[in-house]
Amino acid sequence: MMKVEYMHQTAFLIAFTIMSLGSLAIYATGDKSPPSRHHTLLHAAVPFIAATAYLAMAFGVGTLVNDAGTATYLARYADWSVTTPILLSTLVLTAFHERGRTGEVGGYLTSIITLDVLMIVTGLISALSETPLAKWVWYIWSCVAFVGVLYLLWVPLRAMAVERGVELGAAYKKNATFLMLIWFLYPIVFLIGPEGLKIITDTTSVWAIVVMDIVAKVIYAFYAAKNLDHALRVHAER
Ligand code: RET
Repeated sequence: MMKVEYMHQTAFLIAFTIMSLGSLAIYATGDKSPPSRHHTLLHAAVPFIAATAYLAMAFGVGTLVNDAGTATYLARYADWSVTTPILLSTLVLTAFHERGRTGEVGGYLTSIITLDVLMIVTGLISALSETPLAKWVWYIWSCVAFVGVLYLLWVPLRAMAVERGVELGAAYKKNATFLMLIWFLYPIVFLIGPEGLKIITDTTSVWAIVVMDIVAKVIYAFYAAKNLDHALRVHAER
């Protein structure tokens, strides 16, 4: 276990607290009747997993420091490799609402989760790479997988959601837009952070990612639930 810098520990403990309370709040206020039930449970699970990861980071568990003094937080990648598939699966489930084509849902889920996990794992390899060539090859590899995720979200899955009706299509598009905008910040912070060009310090990058994680997990859960609940209500009234 390593000693965790004071400023970082504060950030990690604040994130732990907000994620834990956020998870409880999402569960407490969420619709627990079908078909919204699984969305509420999935969205509550995301910050719960993140809280676990931030507690590990606060204790310095899984924090690797290389010879140049750059830290890589393994707990962060462990968190992302589980939470980003959950976030994407709620959008896939929205696109397939009441379709009953389980084979196809499975196909899309597997494809988007494979690309997404590939994006996170190759991002970690890039962070751990010691030579610039290896670092940038893996970074680009990760970005290519990210483009694959965005393609699936914006082309076939969006078409599927729109086919289900105007309201469901609109909710899907709002949620996918919010998700895409906040997700875009991660490769940018990585690029300018200590893992990449070192334009911003480790402390700035840690705080930036804490804020982004809270928006992508907790704020997004409330926003997505609001849009989806509205669409499902209108859909059911038909
Ligand atoms: C990395 C590394 C390099 C290239 C790319 C990346 C993308 C990361 C993303 C992370 C999203 C995380 C979320 C977590 C919260 O739930 C791995 C930074 C493309 C998109 C949303």
